[in-house]
Amino acid sequence: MTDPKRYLVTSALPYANGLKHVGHLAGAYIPADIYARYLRAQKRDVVFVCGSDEHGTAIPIQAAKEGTTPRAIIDKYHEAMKQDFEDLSMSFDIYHRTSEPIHHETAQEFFTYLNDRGELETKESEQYYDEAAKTFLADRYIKGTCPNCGSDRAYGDQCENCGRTLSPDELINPVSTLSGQPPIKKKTSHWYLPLGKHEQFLREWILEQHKDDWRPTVVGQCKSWIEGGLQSRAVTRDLDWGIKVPLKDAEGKVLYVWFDAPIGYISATRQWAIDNKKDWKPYWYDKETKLVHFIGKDNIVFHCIIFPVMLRLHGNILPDNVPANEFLNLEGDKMSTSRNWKLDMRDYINDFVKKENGGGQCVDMLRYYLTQIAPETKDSEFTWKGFQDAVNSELVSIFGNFVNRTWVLMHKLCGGKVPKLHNDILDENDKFLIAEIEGAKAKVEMLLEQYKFREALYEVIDLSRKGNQYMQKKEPWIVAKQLAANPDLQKSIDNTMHLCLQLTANLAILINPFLPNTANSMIAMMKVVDKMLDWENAGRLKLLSVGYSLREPQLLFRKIEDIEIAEQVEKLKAGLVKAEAGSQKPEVRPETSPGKSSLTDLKPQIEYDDFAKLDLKVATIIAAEKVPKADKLLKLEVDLGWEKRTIVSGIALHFTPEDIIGKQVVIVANLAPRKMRGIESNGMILMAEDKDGKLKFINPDEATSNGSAVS
Ligand code: B3M
Ligand code: ZN
Repeated sequence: MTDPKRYLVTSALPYANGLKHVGHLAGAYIPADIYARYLRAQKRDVVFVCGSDEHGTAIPIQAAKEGTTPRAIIDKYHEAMKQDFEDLSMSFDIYHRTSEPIHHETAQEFFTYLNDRGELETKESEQYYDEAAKTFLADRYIKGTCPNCGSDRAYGDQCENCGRTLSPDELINPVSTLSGQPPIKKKTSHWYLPLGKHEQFLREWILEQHKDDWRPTVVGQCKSWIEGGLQSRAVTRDLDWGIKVPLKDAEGKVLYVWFDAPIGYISATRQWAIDNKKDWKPYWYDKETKLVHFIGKDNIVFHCIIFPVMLRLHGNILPDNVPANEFLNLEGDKMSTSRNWKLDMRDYINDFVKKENGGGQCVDMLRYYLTQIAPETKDSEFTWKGFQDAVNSELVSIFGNFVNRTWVLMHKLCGGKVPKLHNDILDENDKFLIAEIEGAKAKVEMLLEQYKFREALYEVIDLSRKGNQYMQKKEPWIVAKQLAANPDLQKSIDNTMHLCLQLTANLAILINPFLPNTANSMIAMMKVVDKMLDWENAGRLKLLSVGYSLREPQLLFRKIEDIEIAEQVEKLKAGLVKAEAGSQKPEVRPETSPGKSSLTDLKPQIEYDDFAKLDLKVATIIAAEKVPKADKLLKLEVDLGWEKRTIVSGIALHFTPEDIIGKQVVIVANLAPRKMRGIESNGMILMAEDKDGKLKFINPDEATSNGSAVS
């Protein structure tokens, strides 16, 4: 749609059944936030809505797990998720919730409208029923094996492993999650949305009209749904948690969560309009509104097929685009709540944002990395090392470095003021940089309009890289040394610094949708008002006026230290072991201590690469003492040749300090440091344990120089 009158941007409504992780953030929230911020900077009329999805079986199931009521669950997680989003600078115009009366009314009106016009069918069918619990088993109340990927943890509505949408009948070996028993079938009647009737419309609208502007993965999924034959979808459930079906003869029936949740976008807009004294209707009825849904790939069918059919029948506008993202994996494995293999937004907030050296810059570091690895076209992967590299070698070394150098040099060489631009002496390098500044806006804009956030961000960083290259070519600090001999050279310094400063102002505008906290720090350094960040200012060269004095430099980003990364990786692994210890059927065996396994027990096979990660070294124990109040621990000092280290080892029941001083041992030298009884341990001593539980050191068969590698 070219030049729409207004925009409505939505992010998938997260279920209020638990904290959300960075995979969710990268999929449906950060991209939407970038887009909404970009549109606002363009002074467009835009409303960005989100909120908690508080219905569906996920809620009472979580309540049962936590031994509380569904109401308590939604109240708890709604507040928690809202806070997390706020802490990560999400700029929703409203963060609503589907338990609000205005949402219940909106969803019921929608249902009534379709039902009154004969757009819904009622059908009696046999559905799974738990005789012990005396209840029908909708959606997540039933589990079984996924017919698509074979995972044995698939739910009646969806397989969380492969993302496939399912119906309970498709599950292999279904069991009730309430009683753990195989269910029986029992008759019940429900309302259905006959999707088959709308096949022609869906074909034309998606497979023809949007075949080129929607992401190929989105069109592809829709195509396989359409070609697979569109079945009628039940839009009601036999449950006691949800929005009541607004009909007399519908006792005990509620709207299916996927019927009411997308209507949540409409009720959120209505509430926003009430709060802001605006009219909500044009956002949902006027064809000149551009509606964009940001979601994860497991929500495609609901946003591209089912909800659009509902919207069309109800007389509303249709989404202009649904930029769905693929999945984000974590350190080589799928993110999973049940296996506790995930990074919750809350954990990042606590470990980085709320720390002494955290704040807005840590928010932006995460936003940066998640955009840089956004799974736009295929699954991608979050690794802590990748996070560290992105921050240290791009944000700190390229973007931050350019801004910092510019500021420091401007204070040193130009008295802290914006110097003049002498047009008469512009050289090739100056002209090249000017062209880059002028051209960047169009490039970034085109990519953002196509929802290519990764590439758009790359262009911004690349512009700062060009700034560094320019500075390197011009070397104003060297030119300054020749000033005494040739005072005319001040003009060349002025030009360099003038252009670097105008480039900094441009970078602030272009980075603003992605890293809003960084942009704010930059405008503070420039002593300019927010208005400078208006998108129309990008590409301009006179943003900072000559003679204007600027503040002292302030570092935009801090480095991420190795230890922070090591701690996170350790925390992740510890969480996994804990989750598995508590589950009945672990997929991966928890690490067992050698003492507890029999001599023939083998751990699962590993790849050579896993082994190669270990750094094993020969060292000599040069000091040993007991750790007070810890009868198993010895504090050892070992000599690695090039350094001495402290290692705390649990061998005090086997050896006295005197026994072992002077012994050569093999240590794991690159193990992340760990505190034990307040002492930081930097490595681990390898030991063999025989069948009687006796410990022996592993050492070279003759004395070897300390630090020798073991492989
Ligand atoms: N709550 C599913 C999910 O979190 C669902 C999205 C609703 S969007 C209207 O994946
Ligand atoms: Zn599956």
